[in-house]
Amino acid sequence: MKYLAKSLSTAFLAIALQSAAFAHDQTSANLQVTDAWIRASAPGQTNGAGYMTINNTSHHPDRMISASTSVAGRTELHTVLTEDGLAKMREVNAIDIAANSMAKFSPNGFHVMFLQMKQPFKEGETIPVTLKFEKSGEIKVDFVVKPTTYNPSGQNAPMNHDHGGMKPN
Ligand SMILES: [Cu+2]
Repeated sequence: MKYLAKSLSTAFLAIALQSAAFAHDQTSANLQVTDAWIRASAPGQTNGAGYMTINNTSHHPDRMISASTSVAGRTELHTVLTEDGLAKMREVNAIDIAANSMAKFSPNGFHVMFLQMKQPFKEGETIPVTLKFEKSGEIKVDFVVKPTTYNPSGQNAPMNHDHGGMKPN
């Protein structure tokens, strides 16, 4: 808990410094978020996954520690692991963003999970999401809603989207 409190205070300081200059800019001094997208929801669907590319142009690693949006009851950071031959989603506490590198979130890896969605995500809309990083603080990102069948090349969605038995690490 001590560690969490420290991360949060760092984040708050960064927010105060950045919010005026970078509101909705999808960047901080060191991180640039591009190609943020989420699939349109199918009828009755109440959860969805968001993907993006994060470019860290600094010599320091950073970590995504949370994501939040007003359009979902809960937002988690997830990865996809293969267990017994099945691809399953698992919650993670943080996602490492290495120094001088490009982190690509995708349907077969890291993603932001939106749970208890308060409304369907409709193609063409944008979903405002606030991402929180350990060093860079908050970055506001608009996720573009793509067609339900959208699948960038080489990014196959896992067949098993079962959230049952999922535990935080
Ligand atoms: Cu997930």
